[in-house]
Formats: sequence, C-alpha cells, structure tokens
Amino acid sequence: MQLWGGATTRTLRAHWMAHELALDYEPKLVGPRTGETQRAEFRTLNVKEKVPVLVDDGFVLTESAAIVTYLADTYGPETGLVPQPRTRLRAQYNEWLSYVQMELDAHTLYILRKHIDLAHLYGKAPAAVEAAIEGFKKQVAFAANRLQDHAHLVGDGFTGADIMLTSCLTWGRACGIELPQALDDYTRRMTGRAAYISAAKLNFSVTPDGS
Ligand SMILES: N[C@@H](CCC(=O)N[C@@H](CS)C(=O)NCC(=O)O)C(=O)O
Repeated sequence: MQLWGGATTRTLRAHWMAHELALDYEPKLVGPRTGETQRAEFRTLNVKEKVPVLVDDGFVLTESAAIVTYLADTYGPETGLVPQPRTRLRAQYNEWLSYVQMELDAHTLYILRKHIDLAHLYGKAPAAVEAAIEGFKKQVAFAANRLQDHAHLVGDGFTGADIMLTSCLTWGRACGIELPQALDDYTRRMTGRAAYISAAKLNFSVTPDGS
C-alpha cells in the first residue's frame, strides 16, 4: 500500500488514520507544489494533481475524508475508528465529515490559504478573507457545542471524524484564529495521541514546495 502526499493538513489526515491502524505502508511524501503532482506517474493516479492519494493493491482512492474512512472500514472494522455502516452513528459520522470538509475547510480555511499564503497564485481578496474568518468562527461553534459535554464528535470514542475536525482546528489556529476553550482542550487531547504525533512527524518531514 502506498500513500502519496506530505506536508499539508489534508495529507496528515490520511497518515494519521494509517498510524491509528498501525498499517504497514509506503509513504510517498510528495508535497503539493514540488512539481511532483504534475508528473506523468502521478497524473495517472490523480488527474486533479492533488494529494493525498491512496493506492491499495491497485485500487486508487483520492480525497482525504474518503481515504480516512476507507482505511478504517477495510483494516479496522472492529476498532470503532469508524462507526458500522447503516447505523445512526454512521449517519452522524457522515454529517461531521461533510460539515468539516465544507464549512471549515473549503468555504473558510481554504479561502484564507488561497488568498493569503497562495495570493501569488490566486490573487489578494481582503473582503473574502475577512468573511472567511467570520464564517469559520460562526461554523466552528457547531463543533464547540458538541464538545462542551462530549469527549469526541461521534458516540463515545475516537473516530475518523475527530481526525478531520482536529486537522481544521490546528489549521485555524495556525491562521491566528482563537478557538473557544472547549475546542482548545479537545485539540490538545487529540494532538496528544501517539498516532497523531508519529503521523505528524512523518507528514511534516517534508515541506509543501520541497524546500
Ligand atoms: N478535497 C481534497 C483537497 C486536496 C488538496 O487540495 N490538496 C492540496 C494540498 S492540501 C494539493 O494537492 N494542492 C496541489 C495543487 O492545488 O496544485 C482532499 O481533502 O483530499
């Protein structure tokens, strides 16, 4: 099994789940702006030219949330790292995944990324940046509500949904956004997990542009 991609929050999600499951795999730590994702070998795996990408015995899967879920479904169905399919807990897990990807990642944090760090590629857009910061603060209250009186997002234990949320909370903090206390405490607990620490060490051993 190969897991392509390193250096970013989204690639960390996939490595983190692989480490939770103690999988034996080959990390291909290409960064997003190293030119590696434009190479022919990579484009045959993912024409979107984006990481992460999982290759499991010829089966190719893109999208961080899909990889996190597939790994746990396939290699840890009894671990509780994803709720069993066709259950209400699984429906709630899906709800959290969609929320994190859309409300915290695509609509808000990625806007900051594009128009601050990557402004040389996407242009400056101060009004969009301001709205994205406000949008993140508003949307993250949904997670803060849940974590006020629960240790995890879904049911009683740690799942892939916690991987997805934690990745956006650390990303938000790196953008200088202050989090409510419940989310700060939660982030501290999640990033203290052994699998997070080992996955982050691996993932961030490279930089996005290969420097
Ligand atoms: N929705 C995708 C987003 C993947 C994505 O945008 N990856 C970035 C790195 S975080 C990338 O590969 N960017 C390269 C590029 O845009 O050229 C996921 O969650 O996996």
